[in-house]
Amino acid sequence: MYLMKESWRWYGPDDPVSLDYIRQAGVTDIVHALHHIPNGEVWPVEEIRKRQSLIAEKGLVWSVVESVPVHEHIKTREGDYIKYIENYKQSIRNLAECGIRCITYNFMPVLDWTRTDLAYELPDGSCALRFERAAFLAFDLFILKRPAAFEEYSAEEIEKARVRYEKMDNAEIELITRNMIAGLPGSEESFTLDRFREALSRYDGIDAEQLRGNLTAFLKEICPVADECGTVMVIHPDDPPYPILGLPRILSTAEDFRKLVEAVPNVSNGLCLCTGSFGVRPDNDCVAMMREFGDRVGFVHLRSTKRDSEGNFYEADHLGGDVDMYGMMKALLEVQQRRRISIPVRPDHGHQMCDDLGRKSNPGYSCYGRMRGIAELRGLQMGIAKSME
Ligand code: DNO
Repeated sequence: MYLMKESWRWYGPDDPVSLDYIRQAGVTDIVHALHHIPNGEVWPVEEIRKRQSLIAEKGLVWSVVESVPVHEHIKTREGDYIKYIENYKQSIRNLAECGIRCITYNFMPVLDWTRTDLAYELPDGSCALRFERAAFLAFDLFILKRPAAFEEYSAEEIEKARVRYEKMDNAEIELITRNMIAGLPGSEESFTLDRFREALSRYDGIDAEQLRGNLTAFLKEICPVADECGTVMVIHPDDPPYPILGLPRILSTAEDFRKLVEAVPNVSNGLCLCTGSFGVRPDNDCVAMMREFGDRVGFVHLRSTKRDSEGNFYEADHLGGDVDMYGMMKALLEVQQRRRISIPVRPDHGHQMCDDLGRKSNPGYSCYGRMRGIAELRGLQMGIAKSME
């Protein structure tokens, strides 16, 4: 039986969750990136090998890269984008030379994933990441003061945001600003408010179709190289899966990925099926996506979000929330049997709980919450797998 390749994201030697701990989570594979290499530069073979041996010394295997970041100039096709695309190709080749053939990336303008609250207390005392729509709008309208924002939201929403903003004290304003623009783990970019406004303005005049064209052009360049290396390039969906701050977003639905495959049918054009990101939209059916795109799914993030009717969501337990995790696991097992492979899967965004409360950790990436997540998923998998024998 082909089971999921259990993996875990490790941020490097400074990650408070050490490789020794990760081994105790029972996983076999590591998801990692060379965070010290600036965006756009080539990842040298010797740097990749150094990390690989640190990981191998603990009996683990670095099998997935998350992420080789796509330089902003590639997304907007300006400045030195040709050089950055060439560098990207070289990083693909160098990683393949070291035996690493699954690369995650995203094409979200300016910001990677976004949350307003990194310590939302749940009834049991553990803390989750949360996206609160009124707080987000308050940031956009009254802190960032983005002029176009007043035309994009309804009068009712603007009023709600105003009330929310008026309730914020300076500490909360500072905190939400930091959460929005200082860069969540893995995003590799951080801004001041002025630099952030500047970064947003580079997308003036770039709509979704233009951005999609830029992504297609990028893939047409890199996928032939990836094909040759036997590498799969897995795109991570937008998080949250809709346009924010006036920026276009183009990988939020099944239809978005369909369009991408139509435009670039190369086998290396793959998907990182993140159930937590896609699952925020009620019109996204993650199980159906696993069935439809099974052949292109190279990596899976399993987590579940819980949304409400006001557009807020928080990270629920891995087996709770809005995602049908049973259906997801069953579809994943079926895809793996059909393809006769094990697909790397990692638990995503665990809660801060037990001894991790009060300890410094990367938001969403503390130890115990993800341990709980992978343990629950592993049990779910065993139950379904046995019933399929
Ligand atoms: C958040 C992560 C994302 C993801 C990138 C992939 O927790 O899932 O930061 O790594 O979007 O490029």
